[in-house]
Amino acid sequence: MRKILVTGAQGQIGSELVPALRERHGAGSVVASYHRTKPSDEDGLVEHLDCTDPEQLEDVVRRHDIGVIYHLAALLSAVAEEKPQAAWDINMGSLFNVLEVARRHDCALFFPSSIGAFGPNTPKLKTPQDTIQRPNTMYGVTKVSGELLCDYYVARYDLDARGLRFPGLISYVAEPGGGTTDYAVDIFYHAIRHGRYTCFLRPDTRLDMMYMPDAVRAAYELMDAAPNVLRHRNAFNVTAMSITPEELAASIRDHIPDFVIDYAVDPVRQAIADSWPQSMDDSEARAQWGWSPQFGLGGMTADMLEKLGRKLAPRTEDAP
Ligand code: AKB
Repeated sequence: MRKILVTGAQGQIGSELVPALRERHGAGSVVASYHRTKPSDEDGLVEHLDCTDPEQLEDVVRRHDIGVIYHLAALLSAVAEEKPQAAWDINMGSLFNVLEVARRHDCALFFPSSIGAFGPNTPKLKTPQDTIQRPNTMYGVTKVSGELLCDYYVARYDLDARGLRFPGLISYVAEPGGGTTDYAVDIFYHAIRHGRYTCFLRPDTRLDMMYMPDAVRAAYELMDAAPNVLRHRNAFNVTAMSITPEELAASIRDHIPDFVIDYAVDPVRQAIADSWPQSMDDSEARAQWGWSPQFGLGGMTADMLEKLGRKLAPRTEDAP
């Protein structure tokens, strides 16, 4: 079997997708590539790779006989707004190189798009699969351009490129790195460590979210779907819950009754959040390839608090 390459394997999605793919296909079938931080596990195949360098990419794909690429390496929304030129170079430059190497080596490709691919004049409620996409952030511009570029390669070169529009992702494994929806992860660390959290978004900011186990499953289930059932390719709306900071805080209070939230709004991230949908319609993903989330707000909160609580608990050898 040809191998699977996961770029950005040390990021939020990659940290959980790589073990899931290794579990499904065997450790020797998945190559995890990193750019800055070397993965700690030495068990699987690991490569240092800068995806903006086409020669490095070509070398890894050829040496490992790669047949599927999950291209996760990218800058997230808040960082991309701080460094728009770097965001264009990294997000679009790497995607173009990945598409080209996939075309030459006949690889299938997974591309993660985002709720960021929508903009202020997109319908905010039940945001349809096919609708207005005029984002006003550099992150969103790279996501829409990425969706279009992937669909171009599907139509022009018959490349098997598929993608999801992920909502904010909540995970206890990797800490988030520069997203607008990061509050929904940070809040759990602060709830467990300090019993309080200062949120950078307004209490009523409603956004789609998803627990990482659902996100990881969505990615490989889409890639597993038979091509003839897919009427769309890049990218499918997928969501699991549509929540506000005050609703998430209330759900945490079901487990930590004294938990306190207050607010110090960051105007940059608030403006980004205000430009995004409040709840996506993911009925096309459900109908075309059977998407169905397993975690809602209550289930996700309970699991996050349990797993993160265990991860943050002092180890016995650290005890005085
Ligand atoms: C971000 O906030 O940038 C990401 C996303 C919604 O794409 N989590």
